[in-house]
Amino acid sequence: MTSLKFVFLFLLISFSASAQKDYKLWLQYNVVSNSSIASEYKNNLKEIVVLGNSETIKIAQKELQTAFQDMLGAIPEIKSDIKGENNLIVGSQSSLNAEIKKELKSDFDKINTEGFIIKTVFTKNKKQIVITGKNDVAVLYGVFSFLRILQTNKAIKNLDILDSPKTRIRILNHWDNLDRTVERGYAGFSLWNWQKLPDFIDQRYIDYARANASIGINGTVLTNVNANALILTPQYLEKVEALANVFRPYGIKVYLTARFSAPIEIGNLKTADPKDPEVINWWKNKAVEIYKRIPDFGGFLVKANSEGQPGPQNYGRDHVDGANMLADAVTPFGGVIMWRAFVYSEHDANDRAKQAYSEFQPYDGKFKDNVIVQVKNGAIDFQPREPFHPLFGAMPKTPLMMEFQITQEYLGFSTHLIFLPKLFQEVLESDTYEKGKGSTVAKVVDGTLHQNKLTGIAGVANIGNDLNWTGHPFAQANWYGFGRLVWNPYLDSEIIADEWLRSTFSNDENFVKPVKKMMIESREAVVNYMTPLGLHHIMDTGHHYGPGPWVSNLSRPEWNPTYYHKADKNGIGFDRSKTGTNATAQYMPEVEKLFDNLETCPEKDLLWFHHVSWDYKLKNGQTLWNGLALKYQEGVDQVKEMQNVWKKTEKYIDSERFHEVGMLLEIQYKEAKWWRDACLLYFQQFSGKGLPKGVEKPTQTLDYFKSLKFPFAPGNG
Ligand code: GCW
Repeated sequence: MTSLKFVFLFLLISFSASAQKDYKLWLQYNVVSNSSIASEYKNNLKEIVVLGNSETIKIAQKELQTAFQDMLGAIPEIKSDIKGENNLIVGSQSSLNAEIKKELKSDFDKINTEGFIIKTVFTKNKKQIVITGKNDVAVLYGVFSFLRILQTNKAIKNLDILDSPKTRIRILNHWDNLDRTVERGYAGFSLWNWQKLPDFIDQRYIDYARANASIGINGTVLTNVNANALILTPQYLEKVEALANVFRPYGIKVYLTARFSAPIEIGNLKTADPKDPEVINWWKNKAVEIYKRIPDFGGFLVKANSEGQPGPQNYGRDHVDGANMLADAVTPFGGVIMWRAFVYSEHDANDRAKQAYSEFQPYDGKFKDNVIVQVKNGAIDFQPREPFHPLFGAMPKTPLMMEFQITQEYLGFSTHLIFLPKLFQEVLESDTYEKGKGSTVAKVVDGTLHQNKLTGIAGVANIGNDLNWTGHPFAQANWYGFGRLVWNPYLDSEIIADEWLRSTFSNDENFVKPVKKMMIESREAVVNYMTPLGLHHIMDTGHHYGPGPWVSNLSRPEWNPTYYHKADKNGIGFDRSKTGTNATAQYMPEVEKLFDNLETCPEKDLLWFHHVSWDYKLKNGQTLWNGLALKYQEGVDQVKEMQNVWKKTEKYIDSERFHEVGMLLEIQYKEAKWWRDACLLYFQQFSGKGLPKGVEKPTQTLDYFKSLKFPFAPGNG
């Protein structure tokens, strides 16, 4: 009995120890094993001088204490005034003494209100390290950045870091419903426990805010864009207020989705017409009510007249009318409206990829100053690879916000390992040529191309109440990487992977080097086994889990995979060139020419823009059919290689995460083969050709793959 008890206790302890590791995300604060680095820090951190006593500064202090205790085994003494030397001084600009202020004067001129300074300074010949910014939240960002330097075991000699976020709204979009299901969520239920709010503050809310602050995220939309008006009732606003109070000291503003028909549904009005005085008034009063509770409320995110959501068009008005009406309501309080451009209509026979541009481009310059148009990554829908959305590069007089999808709706859910910053980087680096060469998407969204003040990047969150937050341990890297990239859209994804691995797992080079390579290559692996050479939207319908290139029976043509690949006896691909839908004309002439011409169109986008014959010769000399088949095989082989890499990591990390990732990679491998076999068997019906050498033979029939059904696939509402 005693021994049984002991075993149980042991299991409990070891379970919670590793479960905590998963939970701690990239803030593991592992012991610094490199002794010269450890002593360098200890020598430079005799005392921590904390200036100020706001909630935010207290959070910064606690973070430093936790981190130093965990990483260096001791906490330097905390003081509130500067004496001696080799101290770490933490406080905002106004709290610094005159000498340090003077020393940092020109640095302060170079940072924006959220930027920070981490600098070794000498005053009266005494050396100090100062972490500062123009306000306390900026100081907190500086603290997390300093701790990242320590976590990644970097030296701190002569620190001289000035870092300001390049975008203003750095925000997560939660597609969380009030019943706690999460649309396209693969990590459990929603974090927001509406039933227990406002009185019960789950520790998770605090941990969520801390994690976001550590990567510079400063906003969160709590609710699904497929919105429920109830969130705007007093009963729910009280709960939203409680969350806003938790997030505020972490620099995070709360935003909500506004259901356009709310004035009817919860306001007893007969209409939601944006030109109706009663409707206008209703929203104005609603804003007053919200801001009374939450003075720093961020504003509204709106999906209108898209996929059945109500909107201004229901009343013969347009997107500008709707957005501007809401903008007026929040203007007195400094709020913003993020109005989504994700529109396409079943009544529009045009290529779906063209519709958002056709509808929104003519609105350029017509929105109020506090409206930002949120454009999805990709004119179709968050595919494993899409050419950049043509609206980027076409609305010089309108602030445009990028919407990335962090949750893996079309990318194998939280089961497949794919490092998304690589995908995000590819898009941000794309050249729109809007103002000549070098007019990258990054410059459009960070406002430098058109000197926009209102800028932002949104990410559809992959977070749920799973113990490890994101379902897959490596999906945490996508949350992390999103935050890092929205802070600085020019950051290399390899640097992000490096930081994340060191902070999350280990600084051992033998671990970091191969696993980093694995992460970087994972994006292309997924493209290869799902949608190589520009194929897109051939996932099974509804849930989008697994392949379904055969699906053709849905009511809306553009919901059918057959609409996108257009495979027939002659070939495969969607002709969006001049000979087809002419979607290429939505890009600037340089880009249009590049995509339009079969010779110059990058092969990675080939079937996005062109319908080509099965015998078309690829650059490597292979026929299209053979090349396609080999790409699918390559994707499978890449996952096998990911497994090989992972198997060698056992001695560097905890066994729980080692096994979790191992099991997930095994599923990914199985599913990569499923994708390859199902797609090739299906397309083979049209090409009529055999599989080239090197491509494994399918072990199941096409009918078998077609028969697979997943009625309870997660995230599908
Ligand atoms: O990608 C599609 C998703 C929907 C989603 C919609 C959108 C929130 O399948 O689940 O709805 O896009 O972005 O509005």
